[in-house]
Amino acid sequence: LKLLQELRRALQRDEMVLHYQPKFRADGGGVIGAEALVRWQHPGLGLLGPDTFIPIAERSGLILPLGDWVLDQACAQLRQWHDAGHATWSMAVNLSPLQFSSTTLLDTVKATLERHGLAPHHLTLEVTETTAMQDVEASLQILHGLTAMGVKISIDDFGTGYSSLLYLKRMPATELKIDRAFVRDLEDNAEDAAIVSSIVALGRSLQLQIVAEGVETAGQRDYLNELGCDLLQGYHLGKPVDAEAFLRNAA
Ligand code: G
Ligand code: G
Ligand code: MN
Ligand code: NA
Repeated sequence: LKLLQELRRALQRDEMVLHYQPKFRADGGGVIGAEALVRWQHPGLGLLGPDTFIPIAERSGLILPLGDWVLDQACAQLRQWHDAGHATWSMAVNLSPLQFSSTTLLDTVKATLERHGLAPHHLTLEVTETTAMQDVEASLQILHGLTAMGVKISIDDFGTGYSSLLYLKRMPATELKIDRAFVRDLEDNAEDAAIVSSIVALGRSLQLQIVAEGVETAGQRDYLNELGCDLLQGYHLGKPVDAEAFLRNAA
């Protein structure tokens, strides 16, 4: 309860920060952009990760103002990076179930992109498979609204939820993000390798970009590239860091 009260004040007190994790081309090419990941610089407890406060924010509805702040901050940052010469970079922002089903999502996204003078295709919204499955018809409508605007959609944590292939086929997504559970033991587990390989084949046939997350070793990186992943993300390639460190690492 105390944490919830503090969280209510955290936005006004400027205690929320975004870290950015780079997304790389799997073929050894460079950074194509970043995923924004929120943290809370708590005055007493130090830097808190999203797992400690996103669930509270979701239950209380605070995720809506928090999510608006994240989107605005991430777009402001991307604007700066574009102006600094990295005009091809894109930004990925995570959406919680409540944000995703909010009636104001489309207007907020549109207004935020306009405010920062960003082309919609530079923004990717990440929705988990489970979120997108909650109310299929409503989700499809939201997703169509977003893609009509030109925003990209990534299905996050793919492989851990229960989406049917029929639904996936109807979904106007642009990217599948293979959950890190399939990446962890990839090198010594033939089943995981087979799963990754099938997700790649599925994604190809649906014309989706394939991203693997949780890449922690050079061996995993090479294997995922061989299996046909387009983009990679993980500690081996780049950890989530603040904006300044992100730019320094990418330069
Ligand atoms: O940053 P970290 O790897 O600890 O993130 C843990 C979880 O929190 C991930 O599932 C991630 O998608 C989620 N998360 C991180 N930032 C945000 C955010 O800005 N909004 C929402 N809704 N979830 C986030
Ligand atoms: O659910 P989502 O994909 O948004 O999760 C992002 C989370 O994954 C962040 O909390 C981030 O810190 C974490 N993460 C990023 N790269 C790695 C990695 O290589 N290994 C592990 N274990 N976690 C990672
Ligand atoms: Mn994500
Ligand atoms: Na994920």
